[in-house]
Amino acid sequence: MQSYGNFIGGEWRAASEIRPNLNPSDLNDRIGDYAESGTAEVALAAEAAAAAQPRWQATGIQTRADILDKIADEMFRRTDEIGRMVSREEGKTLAEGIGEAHRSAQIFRFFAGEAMRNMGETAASVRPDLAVEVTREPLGTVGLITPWNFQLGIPAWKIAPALAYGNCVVLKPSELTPGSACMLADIIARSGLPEGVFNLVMGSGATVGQALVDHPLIDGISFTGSVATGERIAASAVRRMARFQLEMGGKNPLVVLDDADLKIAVDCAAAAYTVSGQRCTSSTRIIVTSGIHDRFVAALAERVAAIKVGHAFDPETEMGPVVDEVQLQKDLRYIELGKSEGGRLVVGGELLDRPHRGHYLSPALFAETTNTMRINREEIFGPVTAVIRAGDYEEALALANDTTYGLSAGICTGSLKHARHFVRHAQAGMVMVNAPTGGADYHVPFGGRKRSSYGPREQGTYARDFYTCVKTAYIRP
Ligand code: TXE
Repeated sequence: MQSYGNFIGGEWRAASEIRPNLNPSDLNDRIGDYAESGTAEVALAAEAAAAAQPRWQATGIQTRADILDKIADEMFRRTDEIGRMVSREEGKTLAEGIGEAHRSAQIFRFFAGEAMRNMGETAASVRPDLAVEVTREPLGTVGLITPWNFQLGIPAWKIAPALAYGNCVVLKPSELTPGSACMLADIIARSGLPEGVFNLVMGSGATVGQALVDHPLIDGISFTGSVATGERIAASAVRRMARFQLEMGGKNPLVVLDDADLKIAVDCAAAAYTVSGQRCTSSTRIIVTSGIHDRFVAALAERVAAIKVGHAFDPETEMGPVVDEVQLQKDLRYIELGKSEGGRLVVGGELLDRPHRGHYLSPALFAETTNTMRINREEIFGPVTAVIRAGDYEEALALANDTTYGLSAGICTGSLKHARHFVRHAQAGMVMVNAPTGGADYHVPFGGRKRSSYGPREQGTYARDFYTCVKTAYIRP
């Protein structure tokens, strides 16, 4: 069994403790043993990053761009192999895993270009003998804490801008998906990046994650994960005035109006089961007006019942297993809760036997639910969605906004008037018209409102706001 240590200061270092990583599609497949680190390893990584910071910051933009391009090149070349690892340890289908590997490569390519476009501004001063210059400098050393559901894509969209704008990095991936992080670290290690600029420390959130958040040499924390952890990180980071950015959960509404194209609406709703429903942008509350309600529920139930659940590597598979036993039990508890709250389980929600022992659950669809039920208020993070009936557009909009979350919101309608109104009035960071609530582009801002996000947006040119500090200079010639 291969054992993987941490990548610190330009070298792989064996860890004293290890944690085995199992394939959720086949629990007999032990993927590897990965470092289970302590606070000492975090300190070493933070020190390595801080020591590398002055030199990396002074490195020219062409060199930074070339290194990011080189990372992208290798990722594009090895998309199938990387995607296989992504699917093997997370359980998403091979198509989803390879798609994520390809997207991650695109992100590195994009930020290679952005390194060259970090423009400043000049302004006249109110004092005529002075000139004003507004420039962006690197934030410094950043701690990146990432979840298991997009275990390659999320690190990519944090690491690439961090490096592009001259920051040094310590990555703490989810303990459920260290394999993809090691593969990415290995590619980054070969890119010509000076030692210490990128570091990887694996281990638990409570020990490694918390130590990273608390370390005085870490200038900023970018986190994606649950709201509860995000709150803890925010409180810790504020205590020492470190900059932080949080991307957290969602309870994303998809509104389906009477005049919607039924096929498009069903396609959009069924997209909630991609990655086994384990995506923060999935539409888990489907709010449907009365005129189309029954036809829509029947068509969606038929579609959901036909989803083929199986091993992530099986080409027939449309939905893989859920990520682990903890998540599986959480999904099952919510399915029972939904029934006991009075929701009608239309289809799915059952454990499935497959030739390989894994965390297989049939996709679940509830109908006749209300927005006050816990299944419609709390993030489940599994293949479970619920339909809520609404009288008209106004009621549907009010229900869509009646949530503590605000990541993504969608509407299916043929009415330009309602679509435009929804775009303006949905309380969400991202709004989709006749398109699934999940599935964001990489060159435009990603993020939400309310309890879904905190701090500047990620991705695209907006990523610069987190990874740089603005400096205003007044110059008398
Ligand atoms: O999340 P955590 P988990 C939600 C989803 C899921 C639930 C639990 O509802 O069922 O969270 O998943 C690190 N200081 N989402 O347990 O704990 C942790 O090691 C610093 C939604 O995986 O938030 C991991 O690297 N770091 C979300 C990362 O934080 C800490 C995606 C996320 O783990 C830490 C993932 C601490 N004290 C989960 N404790 C989305 N919406 O995209 C943990 N971590």
